[in-house]
Amino acid sequence: MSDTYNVDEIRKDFPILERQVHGKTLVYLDNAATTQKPRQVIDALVHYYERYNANIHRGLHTLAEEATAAYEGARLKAGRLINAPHPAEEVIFTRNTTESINLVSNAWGRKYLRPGDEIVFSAMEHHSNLIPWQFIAQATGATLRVIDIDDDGKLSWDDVEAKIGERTKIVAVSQMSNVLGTINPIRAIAEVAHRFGAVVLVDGAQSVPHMPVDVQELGCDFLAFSSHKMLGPTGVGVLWGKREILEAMDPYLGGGEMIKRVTYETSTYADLPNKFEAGTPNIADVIAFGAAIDYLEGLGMDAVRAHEIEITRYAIERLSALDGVKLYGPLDAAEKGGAVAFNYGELHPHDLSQVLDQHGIAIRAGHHCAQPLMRRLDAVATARASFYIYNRKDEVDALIEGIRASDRIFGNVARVGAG
Ligand code: C6P
Repeated sequence: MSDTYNVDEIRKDFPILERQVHGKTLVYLDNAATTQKPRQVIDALVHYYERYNANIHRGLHTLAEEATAAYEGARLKAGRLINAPHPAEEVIFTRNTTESINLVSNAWGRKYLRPGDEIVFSAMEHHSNLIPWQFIAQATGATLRVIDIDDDGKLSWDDVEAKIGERTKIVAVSQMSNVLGTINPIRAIAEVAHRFGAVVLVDGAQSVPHMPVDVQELGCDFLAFSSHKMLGPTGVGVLWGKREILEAMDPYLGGGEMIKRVTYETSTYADLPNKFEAGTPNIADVIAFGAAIDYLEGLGMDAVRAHEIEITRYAIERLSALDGVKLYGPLDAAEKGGAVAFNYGELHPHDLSQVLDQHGIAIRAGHHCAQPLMRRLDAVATARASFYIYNRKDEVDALIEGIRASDRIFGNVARVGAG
């Protein structure tokens, strides 16, 4: 980890981390669901509403010009973060990762998919990268194919090669699993897909916040991610797409801002990116998302990743040493992101989560919007601790103590069936 990375200093920027929950200082380990926000992001929101709140792209007054410049500035920041070749055109703001994927499944899928075509995704997809493809398969007659995982929670490479073929039109795969933490080999998958002329959509909801992501290096065609999982506000997502592919697609939503000329009968559409941003966008939150990107770039995405490997490695070590804990996904922290899914004996993860909450510790418990993956893992649900830039090892220690404390309530039940 870099010498300049100082977790205690970082924590001072996050007012919520001082909060008490049930009389204990908050230990926030639910970062894969959403992250906390630094003062800089909160200030950017307040500053916008106090100083230059205006609609963008339309007005010719000072406030409108300032708001437009800040909004478009955030687009360039988002593009720079992922090394987009043409950020001013290729970065589309949506509401979240889910909407970004729905945009592609509708605007790209309706235009290009035919009966018999195949849509390929993986066994570890979040519902957001699964249900939109089910919809579009039903609408177009395309069929769905699923790349399986190995027992250690990694994609089966044999199955990548078996499932992607002549009929494949799109491969939609997450770069980092929100349950297993697995980091998928996107570049290699894209090479296989492109050999067959298929396009590749990457669900970057978990990867972009946690590691350097470069769309040119990945060789993908689309990348979707969410502001709220990377220090920014809720209500902002990004869809990045290759310019020529976005240009060839029809619009997704119709309305103001996305048109050139309109008659009662028909319309022509605006150039990128406006073609895909109908209506007044989420101006304030996009601008504050720009502040979140500044914050992450100030730390450096390499340092963010290095910190996360260190804390994840420590968490895996401590959890594995606990009698009765079953971990899911790769066990080498260098091969995975900072989401650690586990079960504790027979104890239902909801019960565990409630005990932990009494100790001020926030984790997620349930199916994590990945029901088919849960079935594949033969688990009804799991607990999940997930880390970010401000987490410390003593918070992992608190988690372990909290898990032990569940023994005092549930007794031996926690270890029935362990092993
Ligand atoms: N996962 C989690 O707790 P939205 O909600 O659109 O911002 O992100 C959806 C999404 C898509 N793909 C992956 C891999 C994700 O992890 C998520 C969101 C959260 O795991 C909330 S369910």
